[in-house]
Amino acid sequence: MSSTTLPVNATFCRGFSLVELAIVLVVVSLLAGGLMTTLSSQIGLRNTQDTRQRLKDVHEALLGYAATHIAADGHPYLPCPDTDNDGAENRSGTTCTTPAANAEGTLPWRDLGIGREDAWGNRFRYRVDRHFSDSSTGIAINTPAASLRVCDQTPCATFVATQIPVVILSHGTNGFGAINSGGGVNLVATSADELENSNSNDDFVSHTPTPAGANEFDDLVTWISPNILYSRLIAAGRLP
Ligand SMILES: [Ca+2]
Ligand SMILES: [Ca+2]
Repeated sequence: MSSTTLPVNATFCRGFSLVELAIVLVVVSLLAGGLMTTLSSQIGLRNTQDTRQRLKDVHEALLGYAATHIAADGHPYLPCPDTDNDGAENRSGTTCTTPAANAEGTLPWRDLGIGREDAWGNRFRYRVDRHFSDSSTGIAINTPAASLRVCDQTPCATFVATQIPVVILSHGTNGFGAINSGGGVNLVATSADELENSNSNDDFVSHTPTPAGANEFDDLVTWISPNILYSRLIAAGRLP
């Protein structure tokens, strides 16, 4: 009679039980979900930073435009908005639209020699005070105060900035209210604060982002202070 003796250092191999496999799958899915969330938030952050940088470039381009364009009276002026999606300003005679109105459209990116879209592929909205975009009577020290305003919420009661000649904004991650890269109009905004930024009047809203819901807000609103504009034009020798 013989007997089988296993080696002392024998290794026992066996597969996962169903319970162990389930636990592994749960852990892997949790890790994958976490990675996806992290990746998504990183992309969102990068797009926001990228768009903020593009808006800074837009400011510089607008200040450069004003310093290099001479109205009939010898004074500088700002471009009109683009209203037919070709990137060139839409000017009728010496004013943007009717002489009594401030004009709004998309950024005249071609005239500024700058990118036309934010990081989400939507065009920048651009509004300019009529006294600062007149190519007959340009910007002077005694130009009437501009009438664009930025508030912390709608309706406008607490002001972030007033007497602004130019507002430029990105409609943010959701892109509601923007003109897209194809020239089409995106979905209408759902919150009052985002609607205020697409209703083509002198008031705009700027505050920190709020998540999707009744008060969703992700717009990036920027403007050029009249004092910065005057300072640059004086430094460039274009004023007084
Ligand atoms: Ca938005
Ligand atoms: Ca508005």
